[in-house]
Amino acid sequence: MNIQRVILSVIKMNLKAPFSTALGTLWEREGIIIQVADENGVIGLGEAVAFSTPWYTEETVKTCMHMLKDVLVPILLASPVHHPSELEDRFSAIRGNHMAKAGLETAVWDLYAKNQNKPLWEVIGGTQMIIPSGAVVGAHDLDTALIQMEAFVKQGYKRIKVKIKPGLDYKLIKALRSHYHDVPLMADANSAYTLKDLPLLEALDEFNLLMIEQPLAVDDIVQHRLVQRKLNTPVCLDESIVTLHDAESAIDLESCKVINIKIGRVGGLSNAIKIHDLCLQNGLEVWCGGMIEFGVSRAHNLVLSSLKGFKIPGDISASNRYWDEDIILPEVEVVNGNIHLSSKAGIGFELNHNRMAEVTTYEEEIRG
Ligand code: OSB
Ligand code: MG
Repeated sequence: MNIQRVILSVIKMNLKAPFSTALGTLWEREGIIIQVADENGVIGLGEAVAFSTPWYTEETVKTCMHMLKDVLVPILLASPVHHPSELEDRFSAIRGNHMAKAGLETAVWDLYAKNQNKPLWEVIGGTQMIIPSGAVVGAHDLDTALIQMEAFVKQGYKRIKVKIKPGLDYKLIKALRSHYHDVPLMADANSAYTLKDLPLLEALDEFNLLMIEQPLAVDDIVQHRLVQRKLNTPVCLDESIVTLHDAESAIDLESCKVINIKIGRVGGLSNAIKIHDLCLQNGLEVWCGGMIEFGVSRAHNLVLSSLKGFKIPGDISASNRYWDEDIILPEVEVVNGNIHLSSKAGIGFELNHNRMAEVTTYEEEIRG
């Protein structure tokens, strides 16, 4: 591939409703849509999923723009790429900045698959074309949480996730469970607990949750082992797993039974596939995490979820979960709780240029 141009578009949209986690409330979402173009004008699409502020990881839209513009795009444009798997190595001189790297790397994967005239899910060896879909309740008060859960169950979502924190855990789950005995339900703590709170987590064992996601600190793998030993409920790690080495450590220590894989958090599709393969070999379950993303990242999440280890419905909801109108065509739709993969080349979605024009706040083109 001879990549000649990269277009970085910062976009901004209001969420349909505010989204609350243990770490705060989000009202609007900024993101970066990345287009890489080859000498024939074929375009690959990627999305950097960092937020406007560094509440989930250290990266932000601004740090990603800097890293892309001043560091990663110049590395990409410096010489031809034969296969997207080469990029991990090329970017390895640069520490961290996983979301910036992943945004660019996934765009190159899309371009590569388009050049092969094959769907990207097929290129990475995916086998599942029907992806079960889960939705996340983004409210911390009981009434709103119940209303959201009811709507998601009605829309057919196959697994519901709810955000918890100390003081809003037992009560919240009990209320949801009393209305929905059998719906697959799980909780995400976004690191709101410490080992001192172990009794609060143990109390949740009675609700038959699929798993509890990231109870302890973002940089912890060791103490999660103690939580997993105390709980019957499987522990799932999200923020703690940033590299393949982190996944190896969590497996060796038995710190979790499940890993939430996010392409952005782990630095790209290549590394996400490696973590999937490692978990599969070691009997851990995996599912695909969400970032309240726009359609391009949603499409890449669907590609990843085609791999055979992805059995649990991920945080991959329809475009209309968060957006009045998404920036891709067609939009991602959930039918009977499933999303069907496209057999079109690449990620199978195109940019909706009219919508992009409405929501773009800054755009820059870099030429090789
Ligand atoms: O912890 O999984 C998380 C969204 C933004 C940042 C972190 C997380 C989330 C979610 C997924 O819970 C929400 C979604 O994309 O539907
Ligand atoms: Mg999480």
